[in-house]
Amino acid sequence: MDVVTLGETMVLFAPENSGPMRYTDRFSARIAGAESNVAIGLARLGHYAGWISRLGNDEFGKKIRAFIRGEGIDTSQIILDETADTGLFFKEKLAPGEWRVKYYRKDSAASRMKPGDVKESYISDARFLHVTGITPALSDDCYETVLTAIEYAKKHHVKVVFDPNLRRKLWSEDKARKVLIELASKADIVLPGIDEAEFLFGSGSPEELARQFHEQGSSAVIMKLGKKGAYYLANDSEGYVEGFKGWEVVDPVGAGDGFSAGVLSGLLDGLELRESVQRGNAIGAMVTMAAGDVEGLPEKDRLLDFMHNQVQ
Ligand code: CKP
Ligand code: MG
Repeated sequence: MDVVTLGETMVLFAPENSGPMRYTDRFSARIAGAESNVAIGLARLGHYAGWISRLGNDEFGKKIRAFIRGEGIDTSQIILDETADTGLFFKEKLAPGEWRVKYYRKDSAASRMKPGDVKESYISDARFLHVTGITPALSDDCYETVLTAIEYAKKHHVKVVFDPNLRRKLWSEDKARKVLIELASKADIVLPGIDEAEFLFGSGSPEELARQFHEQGSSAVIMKLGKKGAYYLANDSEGYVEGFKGWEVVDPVGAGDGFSAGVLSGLLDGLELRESVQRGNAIGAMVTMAAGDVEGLPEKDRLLDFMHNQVQ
């Protein structure tokens, strides 16, 4: 496996029209979850990805498993939980550029993940372990599960990639700050958004904030700056990588995961960090051009075409 990731994936209900959902009677049902979004992004580019999770043993759980399997992800580590439901969420478009997310995931099957769900040999065979700050927010057991996966990765020199993915609706700010800093300090590569970095360390320039992560222990920090692109800081290199320009944002959710998939895919292909970040910028942009969290993730030829033809 190139990348192993673990986390919660839900059925995403998206109203067909914009405005408050109470006036909507038609929804599309898609599949979304930060970690499986990354796995799907990688698989579309030809990499091997595995996803560890729990789903309810219900229709939605089976829908998610079938979808993820259909994308070519290894689903052998999914547990269908008899005692809890698959999580759901709704994504309302209130006005152009204004989105609101409502989760129905409390006590979901994924929130019952346990350290014993993670097999050491499954992690030790991977090149990267990808985790996000959503999973530890789901339950104490999920937090322990993430720690266990990281411990196995470190033991076997598998690189740990961490996206803070702050979700204020899932936990208190104090707890989020403490745990996200703890996990970032254990990771080899951290991929925060600038707003998440400011939440963790207070306001500052991308350089200053990246240095804070560096001092906490992460060897490479890649900070997402939205349409402006990204800033990266590693032991031997640093710099800004400009974002791609000239396209309409249809749906911004999932862009960060596309960015992670792009960076990881570049590193797996042996690119320099700077070129990998450029790939991250490109996929982040492409994800926002399509409705849904994974629909815009490109295959290799489309990605290369986009990068070749777009102005940076
Ligand atoms: O930070 P992103 O917009 O890339 O993340 C989006 C995902 O897992 C989305 O698919 C949703 O399911 C979630 O983040 C979440 O739990 O909020
Ligand atoms: Mg994100």
